[in-house]
Amino acid sequence: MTSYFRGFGLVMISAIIIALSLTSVKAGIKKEQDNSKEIVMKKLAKAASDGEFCFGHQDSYFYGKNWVRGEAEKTAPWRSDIKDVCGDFPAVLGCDLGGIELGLSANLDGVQFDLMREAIKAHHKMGGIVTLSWHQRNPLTNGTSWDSAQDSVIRYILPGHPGHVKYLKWLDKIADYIIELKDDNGNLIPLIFRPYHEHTEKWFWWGVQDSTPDDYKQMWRMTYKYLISKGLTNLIWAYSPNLGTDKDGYMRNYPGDDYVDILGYDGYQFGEGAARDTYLKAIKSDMAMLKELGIKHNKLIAVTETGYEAIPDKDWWTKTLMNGVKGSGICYLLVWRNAHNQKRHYYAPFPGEHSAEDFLKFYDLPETLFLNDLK
Ligand code: BMA
Repeated sequence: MTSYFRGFGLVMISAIIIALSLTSVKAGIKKEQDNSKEIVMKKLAKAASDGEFCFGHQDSYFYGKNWVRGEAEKTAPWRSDIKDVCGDFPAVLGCDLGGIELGLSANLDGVQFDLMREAIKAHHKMGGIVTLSWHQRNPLTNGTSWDSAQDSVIRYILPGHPGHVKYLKWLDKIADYIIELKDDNGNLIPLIFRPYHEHTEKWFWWGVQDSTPDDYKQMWRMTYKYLISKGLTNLIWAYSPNLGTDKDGYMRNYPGDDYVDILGYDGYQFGEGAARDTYLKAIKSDMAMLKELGIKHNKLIAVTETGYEAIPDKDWWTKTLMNGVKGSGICYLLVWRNAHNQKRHYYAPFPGEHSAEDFLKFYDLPETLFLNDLK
């Protein structure tokens, strides 16, 4: 996790860094626009060009395997299972906005949006990077994101369709929240925004069963343009299909280079026995594909979600995950949450957990960046 230059910067990454510099110069001439989005993009590009990647964990500051941050801990120092294991926080904090569209005070996993705001500000102040997913309700039925039985929800929210105005109000709720995420100087905090993820599968209402690729692209562009029109120039847009598609499948719903900053993908390990080989084969071939697409589209690449629920393999960090992503050129990866109220729903180690020792080796690898490396 120590940051040092390894001297094999990819041409692609250098091009991204130069392009980012030009963008911020251009923006600076046009108006005194905050360039913190570019600063974070450069940080990520630098990591990738150095052969390093930022380690991320979903909901890290809000709860862990055997604890929840409650009212009583309001002013207590931040805690995280990752910190409890290795003494450092993740470089990337993952948060989910699901529920904000209804004006709820807590998200679908019980995280208070006020607490999330504080954590995002604190993490950014410490030099960390934040990513937001959005498991929003089904706008047609008001069911969950997983209410995917209908086949026209995307069309329902597009301009000219009955749910459009309702959906714009949902986007207003997102905008109202994000616009308040400012640093001490009043600048918007840059955020990796990752809506409509895993759409290549059928489990979410925005999934592959729902509509044509054109509908999905329209929904994405509509979201992008609307949030920009609300002043959210701080968003770094990540596109993240699920593992296991070929290049055509990956790009089928791609909204276009103008609407995406990071090409990601979500992919988990499942099962036992040959599970490691299956996951490794999939992640390696998908990483090769992503690298190619990243070069072609001049985009950063990332593993936007991964993990192995309850980590059945005690050497998973160094023998599987690292093996899968080594040399891939990703700028970050994020493992999913450690639910405090479910026995086996955890993806990161905690003190006493059997992969914690291997995680320390993973932490010590020169390629892995944690919060201290970004300071
Ligand atoms: C899923 C699970 C659910 C959770 C959802 C959104 O992968 O962790 O328990 O509600 O993500 O965070």
